[in-house]
Amino acid sequence: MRKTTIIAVTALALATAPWAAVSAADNEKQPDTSEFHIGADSRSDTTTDTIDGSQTYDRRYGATYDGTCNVSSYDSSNDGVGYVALAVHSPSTENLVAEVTTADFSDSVMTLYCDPFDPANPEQNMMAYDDDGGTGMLSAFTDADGYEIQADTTYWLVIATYGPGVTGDLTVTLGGDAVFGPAGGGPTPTPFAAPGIPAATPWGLAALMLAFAGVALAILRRRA
Ligand SMILES: [Ca+2]
Repeated sequence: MRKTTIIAVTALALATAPWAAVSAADNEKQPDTSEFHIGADSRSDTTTDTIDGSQTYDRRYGATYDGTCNVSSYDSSNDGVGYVALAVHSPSTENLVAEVTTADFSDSVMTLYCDPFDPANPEQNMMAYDDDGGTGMLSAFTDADGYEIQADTTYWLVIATYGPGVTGDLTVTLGGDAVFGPAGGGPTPTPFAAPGIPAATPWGLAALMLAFAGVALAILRRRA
């Protein structure tokens, strides 16, 4: 009876998510088994950008794709990594095909987010992740990965260096029908739009009350 209890408790401890996250975090770098490259005849759009270290975030890794905008992932020990966030969309519902190339650094990671991407909360809206699916240790999403994006919907491709303190120019190429920019055209939005209305502060409220008092005083003086 006691032995059964011990086995049950041990099994429960092994199955819980925090335990699994710790063991996976110790093994973030998986064997590089893919050297995918988008051929010139199947490129739908391409852009260049620079990871210059002006924007960084504490990145995630290892998303388990399930088609939703909130997949489970792990907190990487690689914090403060430089990144660029690129809006993408497609006129077709299709598997996203994308590839990172660069001569400036050897190891990238690429994460797909539903709109919006918030670098302060990188676990939110996460959809898919790749480390070394492209050439060498560069990143790619392939058709075989099956990371489906919906037609006319804005997504964010976040490309980061594997570790912090690395900068460089990069090229991102899309396949299928996907193109860079938000769905529906228009200006490219910021990845995470902060609320436009500032929060009320005590000093702001005091100034507003003084302004009201001033108007009331002026009306009273005019009537007198
Ligand atoms: Ca990589």
